[in-house]
Amino acid sequence: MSNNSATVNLEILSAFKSANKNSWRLEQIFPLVVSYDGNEIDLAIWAKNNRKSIEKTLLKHGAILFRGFNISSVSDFENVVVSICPNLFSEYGDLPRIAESRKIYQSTPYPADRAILIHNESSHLYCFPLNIWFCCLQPASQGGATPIVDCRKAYRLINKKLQARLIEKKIMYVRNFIQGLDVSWQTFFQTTDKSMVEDYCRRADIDFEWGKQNNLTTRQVRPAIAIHPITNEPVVFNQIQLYHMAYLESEIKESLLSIFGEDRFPRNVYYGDGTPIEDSVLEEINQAYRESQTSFPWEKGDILMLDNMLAAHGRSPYVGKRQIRVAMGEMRYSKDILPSAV
Ligand SMILES: O=C(O)CCC(=O)C(=O)O
Ligand SMILES: [Fe+2]
Repeated sequence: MSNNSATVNLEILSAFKSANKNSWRLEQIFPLVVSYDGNEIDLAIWAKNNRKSIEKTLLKHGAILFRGFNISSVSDFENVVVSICPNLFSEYGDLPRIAESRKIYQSTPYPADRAILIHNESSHLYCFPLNIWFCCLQPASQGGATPIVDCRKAYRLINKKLQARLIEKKIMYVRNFIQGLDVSWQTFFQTTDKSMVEDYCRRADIDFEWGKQNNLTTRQVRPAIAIHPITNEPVVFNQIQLYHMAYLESEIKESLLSIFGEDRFPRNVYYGDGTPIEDSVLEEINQAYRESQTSFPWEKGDILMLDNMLAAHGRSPYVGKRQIRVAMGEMRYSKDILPSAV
């Protein structure tokens, strides 16, 4: 991360006049790093008293990293997050649950030697969290950063013609739930009752089709570019890198293609009208992400708070035992952030 402390928003510091300011430091602009090396401040209590200031700062920076606050358990993490956002989202089907809490998840259990590419959480769904928090209980021994992308900057780096095309066409996520591969539909929808899945899909604006052997195909048209509901700024907001088959390792892609064909490929993404997204477009999006991305090494007890529309995230490959917990809140509807809806 480059050091940009001169341009840091200092409002967050002025919010706690009574605290010992010498123990606090602010660095960087993305993420804004709020670090503390004293013992008096309980981050949960401080965050509760300064909630408005945190919210405002998040809208400016897109990402805040809280470091040095003695966070060592799921309940420490939950207390901090709940003090900022009392209504956490507890119905997420894509992340594993943990025993200690109904509202805190384990981060995506993807193989450690692979990267999780850049995405805005749930941007392919009907409803998504505007805020997402990650807490590091145990950093990896090597690698394992959570890279973040400045989505306002990534939008500006995409050429105007492509911006207009993505806004007009949107994108279509196709998911084939195949028994024994990836998350099953039963796990994802938290039911074994097909009629409940169908009800959910109708309510969530998802087309569904049951196939042979209890398989299910879902299709959903969502934004690739969206308008932030509070700042009104355009941002990239999608999961193209997670869903498009081009991002799979070529061996895996070829073997899945030979088993299932493109029609029953486990996940893929097209333009909203079902036409393929060109390789040159994927390359331009990759380039925009590369140029607006940063990452930092996790330290034990770190909490990273993201505005999920202003900052996208991924995960670098790692070695060792890594424990990252996740919380989500401030749910919004996809239809309300479409450029045409504002
Ligand atoms: O493990 C991480 O750092 C983040 C993985 C991820 O994208 C998630 O769990 O939402
Ligand atoms: Fe994620």
